[in-house]
Amino acid sequence: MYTIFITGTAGSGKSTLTGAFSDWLRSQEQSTLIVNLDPAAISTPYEADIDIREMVDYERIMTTRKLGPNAALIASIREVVRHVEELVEEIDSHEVDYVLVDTPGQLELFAFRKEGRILAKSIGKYGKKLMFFLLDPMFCTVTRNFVASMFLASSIYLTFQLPMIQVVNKIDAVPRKRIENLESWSESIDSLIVEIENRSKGMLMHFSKEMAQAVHDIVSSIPMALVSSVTMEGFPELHAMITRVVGEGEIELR
Ligand SMILES: Nc1nc2c(ncn2[C@@H]2O[C@H](COP(=O)(O)OP(=O)(O)OP(=O)(O)O)[C@@H](O)[C@H]2O)c(=O)[nH]1
Ligand SMILES: [Mg+2]
Repeated sequence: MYTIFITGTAGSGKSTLTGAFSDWLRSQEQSTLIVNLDPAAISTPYEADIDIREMVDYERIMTTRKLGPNAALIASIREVVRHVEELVEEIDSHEVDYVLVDTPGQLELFAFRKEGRILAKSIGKYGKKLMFFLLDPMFCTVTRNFVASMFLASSIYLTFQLPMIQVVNKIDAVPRKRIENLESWSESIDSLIVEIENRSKGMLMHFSKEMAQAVHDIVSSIPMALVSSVTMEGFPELHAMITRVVGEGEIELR
């Protein structure tokens, strides 16, 4: 069994990918379980099998405790962590090939708070675990945003210490050339540096180069998959990558 935590910046397509990848896996006769960990999701593009919105009422927390939207999110996740054994028991009661865990829109809530680490540690204890970090090409095909994404990816990688795949989603929505640029920046620090030099100047150029050089070694060890959650392009390659990053041979698709 694989447990995949689907993380990424707000709006990068975590929920859409969760639903679409589950549909694709099922079409390949792999069983899946979808877990929604976003307490504030108003609707999801999939039918969650396990949903923390049934454990915690984000809106009620916001009104009764007079909290703002982000403080209410933190309080909601804390509440979930208080009942983490129940959640884990429910997940473990299903025997499936893949558990797909959709994480909250606010990346820092899951990635940079101890509640996220507790959840990632507790869920999927007995199988193999990994993490998807979604990149939105609408955002990260701009060089300085790409460097910021590298920083985020490496910091999440170091925090969770789980095998990770950087998943560039929405490739259907941007010109192929921009996706090719992304690929070449991730493969070669030299091409990224040249691009930074061409696209920026002064302090911005200087710091972007320093940042890129600082994290490039970490990020270049995290494989990158190119997918569209709308057309499902790239899903077979992403699937093959899962088995590779968790250090096992290829699983033959039935
Ligand atoms: N063209 C295209 N649009 C996509 C793709 N994946 C997601 N989207 C769109 O991107 C928007 C955000 O998608 P979500 O799945 O809600 O993203 P999210 O990361 O779960 O968002 P939050 O949980 O709010 O942070 C929606 O309008 C999706 O339809 C894709 O592969 N291609
Ligand atoms: Mg979402």
